[in-house]
Formats: sequence, C-alpha cells, structure tokens
Amino acid sequence: MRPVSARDAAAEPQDLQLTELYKEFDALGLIPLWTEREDLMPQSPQPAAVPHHWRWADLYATAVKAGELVPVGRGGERRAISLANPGLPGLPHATPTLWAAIQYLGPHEVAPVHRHAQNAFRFVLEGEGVWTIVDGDAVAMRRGDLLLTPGWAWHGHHNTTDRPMAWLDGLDIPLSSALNTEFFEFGPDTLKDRSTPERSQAERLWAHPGLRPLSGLADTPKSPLAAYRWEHTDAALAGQLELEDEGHEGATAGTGHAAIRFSNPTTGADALPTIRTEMHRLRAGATVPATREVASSVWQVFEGDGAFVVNGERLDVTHGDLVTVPSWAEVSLEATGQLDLFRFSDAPVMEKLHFTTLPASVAERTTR
Ligand code: GTQ
Ligand code: FE2
Repeated sequence: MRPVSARDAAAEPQDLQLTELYKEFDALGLIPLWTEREDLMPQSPQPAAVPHHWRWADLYATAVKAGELVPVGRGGERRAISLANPGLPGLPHATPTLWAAIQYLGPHEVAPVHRHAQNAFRFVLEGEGVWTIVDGDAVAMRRGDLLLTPGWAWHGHHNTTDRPMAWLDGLDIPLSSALNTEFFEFGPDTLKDRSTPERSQAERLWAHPGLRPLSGLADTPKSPLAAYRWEHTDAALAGQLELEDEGHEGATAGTGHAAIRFSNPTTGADALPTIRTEMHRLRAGATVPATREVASSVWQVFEGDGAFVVNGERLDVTHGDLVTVPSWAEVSLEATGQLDLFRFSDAPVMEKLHFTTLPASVAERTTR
C-alpha cells in the first residue's frame, strides 16, 4: 500500500522517490492536504484558546500598581492590561477574535486622542468621573454603563476626579489583526474638550425608546448611540422578571433568566458590527442549561455570585470576575444570589459569514 501521509512515508525510507517528493514540496513552498487534514478540517472546532477565569481582585490590584509605575500618555496611549488566554501563549488575546482589558486612569489623568479601525466598547463595573470624548461628543462613564467607540471614531478619556477609575475594554483587535485590517492615527497631543455633560449629544438624539430623529433616517452599521445607561438596562431586566412573577412567561420562558442585547437603534442589529454585547440577570438559585455556539465570548460578573461550568470545569465567580468561553465550548450557569452578567462575543461576525447555519445534527457532536 502506498503511504498516505508524511509520517507513513518516513516509516518507509526505502521509498526514495516518495521521500524526494516530500523534499520537493518543501523546497517549492508546498504542503499536501493529506498530511494536515485532521488539523485543518477537524470534525468540530478545536480551539487553542481555553476557558479561563480571571479574578477582578487580582486585575484591580495589578492595575493599581501599574497606575503607580507606568504613566499614561502619547505612544503607549492607554494604561490597559489585556487578558491573555493561556491557550494562546504570548498573545494579548482573550479569544482568537477578542481583546478584553482592564483600563485604569488615575486622578485627573488624560488618555490622549486617537482613532483606529478596531471597534471598541467600555463596560463600567464600578465608579464614575471619567468622560470619554467620542468624535467630539463628551460621554460620561458611570457604573453599569456600556459606552461605544465604533471603529475610526476619535476618542480620548479624562478623569475629572481625585479618585482613580477602572473599567473593562472590549475590542476586536485580534480579529482585525488576523484579517490585516488595522489602521491607526494619533489625534492632537492635548485633549481640549474637558466638558462634563450629564448626557451626551448622542443620547439626546437617540436615547428615547422607539423614537427616531428625522435627521437620522439613514441606517448606520455602527450604532449612533454612544452610551447605554445602566438605568435602562436594569429596568429592562427587572421588567422581564416582573412579568415572569405575574405569570407572563414570554420573555424568560419561566426560567428566572432575563437577558437583553445592546442594539443599534437604526437597524436593530448588534451595537457594534463585530462584537455582540449583552446583559443577563439570573434570579437567586436560577440555572442556565448547557449550550454551545460557534463564537467565542468573554463574560464579566457585574453583581452577585455564582458559577460557570465550562467543558465540565466549574469556575466559582464573584463581582468583576471574567471568564473566557472559546468557540464550541459547553457552558452552563448557576446563580447563588441574584447574578448580573455582562457578556460580549464575536457572534455577529460568525452570523454575517454564515458560519452559524449548519444542520442541527452538528450540534449533537461532542468536542472532546
Ligand atoms: O481606550 O482607546 O484596551 O485604543 C485598547 C486599545 C483601549 C482605548 C484598549 C485602545 C483603547
Ligand atoms: Fe483606542
């Protein structure tokens, strides 16, 4: 029988012609499929990224030290410390497509203006007093808020208070890097606009439920709403659970699990074209049964305690903790007390590329 793989060929060194053929492939910059097929085309996703748990207490403590030792300014641009997935050694990537970082801004510090093709958001676990200026619009950052910085929007941040502030940044840096779509530009060295309005211009235009300004009838792929306020997110989640209490189980299917997606008010699609952002609330004692999807995600505990079970491994989580869930990993959730979770993922990319529409039989396959 003729060898079908390089390994087989090496095991039969007497076949000199074949050995020559493999040398020729190598010299010509060629690799045959049959030696690589199982890695290139596995039965189901085999991510190198692993499920991993970062404790907020650790992240925050190390960010405080960075605040003492590392200035923020032109060049480095941001005091942002990324979650580096242990399955992707040496890379500042939380998953193959997503960047997640804790960003720390000391009292009265300024992060200079720049713009990049990568899409970004900030999610605020705690604190207030920083304004991010997005394309000239001053946007307050407060506890529970989701703030958007769509690709190529100018942005700089400034802390107006005597206290430091830290938050979660999410970007599509690894995706942009894999696709070679990166562009970057420095803005002015000094941030001129130090205004501190309660509400951004974007909110005054767009943050009225179901009401669209007639000046904004053209759909935009990136949400024009720069800030999604906790007050609204909290009310939306509370509303779903109240309805459940009253016997209307439509929103939660009676599971004690309320959830919302942050959406672009012009299209109803995801707030950012490459990143899905959601908030979940589980009643005390509620569970979410195991699911999996072709998308990688990062979760952050906003409030409460509970557990993630990812590919059979139990991760006990508390306030601020972060968990990465690689593509096709099986994840279930358990709430100890009421558990509020922020989640972001690359699902919009998968959906736009139609990688999520495989036959149901595929879902039966195991990863391990
Ligand atoms: O705040 O502009 O975590 O440009 C990474 C890159 C934050 C930012 C990050 C960035 C920013
Ligand atoms: Fe940036």
